[in-house]
Amino acid sequence: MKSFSTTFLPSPLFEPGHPTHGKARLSAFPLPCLHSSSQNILTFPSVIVARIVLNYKSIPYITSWTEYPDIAPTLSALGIQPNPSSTAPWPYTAPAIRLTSGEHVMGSLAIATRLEELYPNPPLHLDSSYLVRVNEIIAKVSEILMLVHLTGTQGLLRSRSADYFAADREKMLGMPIEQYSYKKIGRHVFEEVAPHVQEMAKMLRDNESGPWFLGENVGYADLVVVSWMRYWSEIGVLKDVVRSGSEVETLRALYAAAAPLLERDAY
Ligand SMILES: N[C@@H](CCC(=O)N[C@@H](CS)C(=O)NCC(=O)O)C(=O)O
Repeated sequence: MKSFSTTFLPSPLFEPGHPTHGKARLSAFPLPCLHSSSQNILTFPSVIVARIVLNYKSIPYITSWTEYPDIAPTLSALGIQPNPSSTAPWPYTAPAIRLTSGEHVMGSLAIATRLEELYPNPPLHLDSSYLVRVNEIIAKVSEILMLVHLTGTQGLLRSRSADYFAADREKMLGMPIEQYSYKKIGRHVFEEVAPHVQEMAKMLRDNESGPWFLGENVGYADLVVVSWMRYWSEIGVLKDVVRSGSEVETLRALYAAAAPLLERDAY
């Protein structure tokens, strides 16, 4: 178990007067992620994907790191409007960014959409039908793996965040994570996710010209899958989730192709 973790909030601040210039200087604010004993590590997939979008578009930015219990106070102090209760269990969530204009954006898809407007190239293909299908599959996988995700994330956090996380998720589950975990023992979750992972790999093979869903063109759908793979790797279950037959090769090729986008993850 890693002894350290924290949420982080990177917020890009675009240099005034050059809002669409690819080399605009960014300064930082909130998004969540975790720490290892030696460095910050991106944790939750929505945080990872926001970071990958910044890297993919070569947008300079600064990251600031925040522990879980500080996410809401930090973001509300910035004047960010809370999430509608219908869309998230928490009023304030990482990732969030701040632009040099002073505008704040919270939520990974909202961030991607705004950055796509400001920095259209290279494009994210946010209107691709693959994105809809990927989100559907991820929702199913995520539900099946909820316990794995809860315990995996918990294991990465340092004590202040871990205490918050345990108390908050206990409220959500109606019981402590450990008790929930005990109830679920015996469920073969990795076997249950296999058909969904296979479906995703099959979709990736639709376009044989490249490792991405759109063949040679990277899209946000790819970045979403890669962020989940990175998260599964971080919590030590990537080999359990992506484990059989041809899906291993297909998804490994996607992950390998995305490696340069994952390089900057700790500052
Ligand atoms: N739909 C949001 C979800 C983000 C999200 O769930 N973030 C979690 C990270 S674990 C969070 O900040 N939770 C706040 C909390 O636990 O208080 C997005 O894609 O950005």
